[in-house]
Amino acid sequence: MRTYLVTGGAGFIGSNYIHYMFDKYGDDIRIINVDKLTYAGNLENLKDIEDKPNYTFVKADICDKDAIAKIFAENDIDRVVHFAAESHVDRSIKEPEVFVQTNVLGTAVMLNSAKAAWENEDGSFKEDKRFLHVSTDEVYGSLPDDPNAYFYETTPIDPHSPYSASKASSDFLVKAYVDTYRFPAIITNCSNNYGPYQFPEKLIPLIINNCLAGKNLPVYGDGKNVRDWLYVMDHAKGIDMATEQGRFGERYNIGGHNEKQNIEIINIIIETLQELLPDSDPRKANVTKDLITYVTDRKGHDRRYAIAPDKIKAETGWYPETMFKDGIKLTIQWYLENEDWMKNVTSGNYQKYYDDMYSNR
Ligand code: NAD
Ligand code: TDX
Repeated sequence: MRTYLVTGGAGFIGSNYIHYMFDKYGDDIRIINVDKLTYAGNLENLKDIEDKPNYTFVKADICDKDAIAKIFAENDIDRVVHFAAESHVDRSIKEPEVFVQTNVLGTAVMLNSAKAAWENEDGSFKEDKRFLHVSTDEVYGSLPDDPNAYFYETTPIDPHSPYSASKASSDFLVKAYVDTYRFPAIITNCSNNYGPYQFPEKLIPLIINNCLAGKNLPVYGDGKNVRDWLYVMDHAKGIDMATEQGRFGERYNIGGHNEKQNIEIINIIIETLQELLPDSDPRKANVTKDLITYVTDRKGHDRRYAIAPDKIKAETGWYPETMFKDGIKLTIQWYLENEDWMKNVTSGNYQKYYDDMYSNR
């Protein structure tokens, strides 16, 4: 039975990935989820699988060498799938240090611990061990408003925010381990994800939450920045395919071929909520375009992201399966059916975060 060490599995993409993997492989795999449970980590995301005998949760910081070494010493790990990171660009602009700590140092600890556990005496590595580093398209910087311009794996790395600089640094560390030690690692660079369990600091769940609360919908700048949206389960599938079929030392772009301006996304959410909310729901009357509020732009705001996922398609057969119109409906439906989840994550510290982040915009 193959054993996976998943970092950051209590977060948005990690928890969807764990669900995807158990749905796909059932009891043929074991998953150990190591997560520090920062504000973004939520064990409620995994409630339905927490009692599975082939699932274990370990609360630990990936920067804690001893804790990570202990997991490797006590388990024969076959795959590391490394999600754990500070992931929000706006937070990185306010507090860059924790991004360097977790995203750079934490990745170094994960690489070094896996290397120590997997290395033979002659410097080669044990058979069939793989380290998948989950990264982002933001490492490539920003594209012009030219519909023919895309991020390829060969696009120069040119990060702008502290978040993307820390992710680019972690990508380079992975590359250094491959180049120096022939360490068995693969990198994926994915575009913006959306779907269930996403923390409402990110655009799509924030807009859904604000619509339902009748609050203003903050649009940064002119609202015409473009992101390439991918349904999170398609990302989970791509990570699994890249882990198993990817070549060591290669990076694979994963994206939805679904570019949209932020203002388009907001309008689609308003329209979809109008369609899904019953007339008897008193919130329905509040969900209108009047809530849209243009606010001060994000500092250094990247203009456009668009992924060319040709390489992963050619080498593994992966492609984005979920059409945005279907994925966004599934997502909004999920938030409507899981209002307690939203209430729990938006109580407490979230209010303070929201007031700090948006009061001066
Ligand atoms: P998230 O913020 O929802 O989850 C991050 C998880 O990591 C949380 O569970 C958190 O508790 C955990 N974590 C943070 N610091 C930790 C530490 N020091 N030790 C252990 N655990 C820690 O993030 P996400 O959106 O799920 O992103 C997951 C990964 O995917 C990140 O590496 C991110 O850079 C990458 N990514 C995200 C997107 C996106 O659109 N969200 C797109 C491309 C790539
Ligand atoms: O209130 C908002 N208003 C707004 O206009 C928020 C939160 C965002 N925006 C804009 C900024 C971006 O152009 O919406 C776009 C999407 O913003 P985010 O959801 O914060 O995502 P982004 O900055 O694009 O980064 C995301 O995609 C790549 C993830 O957070 C990263 O972890 C991932 O690597």
